[in-house]
Amino acid sequence: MMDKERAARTDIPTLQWFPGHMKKAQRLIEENLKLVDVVIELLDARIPASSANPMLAEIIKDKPRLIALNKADLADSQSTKKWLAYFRAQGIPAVAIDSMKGKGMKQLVKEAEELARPKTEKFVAKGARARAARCMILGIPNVGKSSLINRLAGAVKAKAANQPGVTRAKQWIKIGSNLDLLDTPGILWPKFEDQTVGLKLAFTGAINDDIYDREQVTALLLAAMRRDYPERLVERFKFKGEMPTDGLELLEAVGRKRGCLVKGGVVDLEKAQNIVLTEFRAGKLGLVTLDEVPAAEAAEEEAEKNIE
Ligand SMILES: Nc1nc2c(ncn2[C@@H]2O[C@H](COP(=O)(O)OP(=O)(O)OP(=O)(O)O)[C@@H](O)[C@H]2O)c(=O)[nH]1
Ligand SMILES: [Mg+2]
Repeated sequence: MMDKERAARTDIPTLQWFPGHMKKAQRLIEENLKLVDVVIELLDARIPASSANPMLAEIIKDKPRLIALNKADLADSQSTKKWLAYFRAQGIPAVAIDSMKGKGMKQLVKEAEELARPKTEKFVAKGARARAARCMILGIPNVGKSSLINRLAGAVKAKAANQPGVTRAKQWIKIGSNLDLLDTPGILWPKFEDQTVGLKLAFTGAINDDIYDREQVTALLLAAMRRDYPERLVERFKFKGEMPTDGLELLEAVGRKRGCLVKGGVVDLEKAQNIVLTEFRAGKLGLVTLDEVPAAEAAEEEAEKNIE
């Protein structure tokens, strides 16, 4: 490919959800949904609300669902506990996992088997031979679906991509003796029409930050960190005395601290942006959760809705 062509391609945001894409993704999920007993909804533990697709319930209807908060290794563990309690209070089993290191896998498998039990037992009651519980993983791009499948499979078995146009039989991956996992996860579209949700998706790298102005995204991330986790910024960037409150000033200050200077002592903002985004996403600015659990009243309301 010509360099020019390549440049033109990378100018296009890699992730755009048009109605046509959404319909197609939804249809694929619905097709596979018929084959499984349980859905594992994979969320990013740093943004459990923003990484959720609000249409999920509508898509999966009464299919039993369990929530896995992935990348828990990058999230604030206190917040993760609160989120798990919040989901469980609504009757949704929830576990925290780290698909890179394989933490939480046993619990995840156990919960999935348990959730499928009414279905698998019904099967046996009808006189059929016992069969393994079947499940599939759903989640927005980059949340870790492939990593989780590979981790559960214990080897790199899930081929990295679902190749468009290549029809093949459904592949099941055996997870222990009682659980089968569909090797193709369902991709949910993120809901980034909402400005704050979109930003959090950009901060965490769920959506390509080129969709936004990177400078603005980084400045807003720093401002949010300054508000909620100021000590992390002090520690990481060695601020002494006053630390700016304005995001852009913070970005400049970080650039200076890290020696991202161009001629005349001007800060190379692009370099500074890369440092901040890369370090944040790698958890080097500390373990951070950007979505708060809804207030108690809201949680009760949600729980009631669930019972109705
Ligand atoms: N720190 C950390 N990183 C993770 C974890 N799970 C996945 N990742 C990283 O997140 C990125 C995305 O992971 P994938 O497994 O490719 O995500 P995906 O959901 O399959 O993404 P798409 O196929 O693009 O929809 C990769 O860089 C992984 O290394 C986790 O539990 N912790
Ligand atoms: Mg994948």
